[in-house]
Amino acid sequence: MRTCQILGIPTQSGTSERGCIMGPTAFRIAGLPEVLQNLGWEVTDVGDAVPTQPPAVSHPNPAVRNLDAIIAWTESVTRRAYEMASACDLPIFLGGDHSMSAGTIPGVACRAQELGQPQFVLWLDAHTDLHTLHTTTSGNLHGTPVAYFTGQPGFEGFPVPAATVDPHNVCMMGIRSVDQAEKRHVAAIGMTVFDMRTIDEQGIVAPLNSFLDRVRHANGRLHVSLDVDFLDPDIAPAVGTTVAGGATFREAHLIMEILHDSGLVTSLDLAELNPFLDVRAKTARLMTDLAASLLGRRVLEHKTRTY
Ligand code: B3U
Ligand code: MN
Ligand code: MN
Repeated sequence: MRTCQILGIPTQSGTSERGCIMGPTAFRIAGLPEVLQNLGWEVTDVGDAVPTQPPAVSHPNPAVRNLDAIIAWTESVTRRAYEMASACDLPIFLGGDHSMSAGTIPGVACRAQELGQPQFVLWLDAHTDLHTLHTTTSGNLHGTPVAYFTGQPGFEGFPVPAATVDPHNVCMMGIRSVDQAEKRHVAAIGMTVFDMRTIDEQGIVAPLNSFLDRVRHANGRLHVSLDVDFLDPDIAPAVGTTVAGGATFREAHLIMEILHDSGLVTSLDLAELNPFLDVRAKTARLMTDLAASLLGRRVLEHKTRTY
């Protein structure tokens, strides 16, 4: 039986909107572990991560918020993610704000390095989260994990990432809110970015398959990081940074189904769920359903498709 471990990462220090701390609890109440068990996975809930002792740090950019706490979470989550990637087929990380990925991705990338395989990342988000400690103006460090795990400079006080991901191995989809400094950075480091305009023009199937082909040919491992704000706010209101014009219910499920059929996904973040902002748990339920589509739920059992 395929094995999956689930870790809660109840952090909200990376955002100014409080409530993400309740994210892991909402996923558990929505029944995520049981849903995956019913799909035939052997599921172990390994509990919640606990941050290390926050270091005494300061930064010349006065906007930066909760640097000490984010460093502490990054250290502990990196270690937990590495252990989980070594112990099971598919670690799932329940956020918590997106600063969680400063730990999850270096952790799983460290395991990929050990296995001699390249690490790829599919980043599903309205935002590129590509600030450094120097460029952020909001000071919310959930806007920085991509720069950190791709090894960009500008993270004084942080641990050196356990392993970094080559920016050429990062693909973003759904992007529709990018700050000036991030735009310069995107152009400079060579990630693939399928913004919302591209999706409107081409749909999601061709862009996604072009990326999956690259992962397959490189015999890579694939981490998927799903931010709630990738989705349209009408169907997923439970996030502090809603951006209009997000992915539809059908686009999001189709992405998950294609990812499942590819057989390439080796780890997953479910990030930014803020249950305090939800409407009758509909976002928690949708995110749980999307995880189910990724882990093998299908509408008709006998239909198989090749992409
Ligand atoms: N780029 C903005 C907004 C933002 C980034 N990530 C989220 N929001 N979730 C910032 O604050 O860095
Ligand atoms: Mn994000
Ligand atoms: Mn976002």
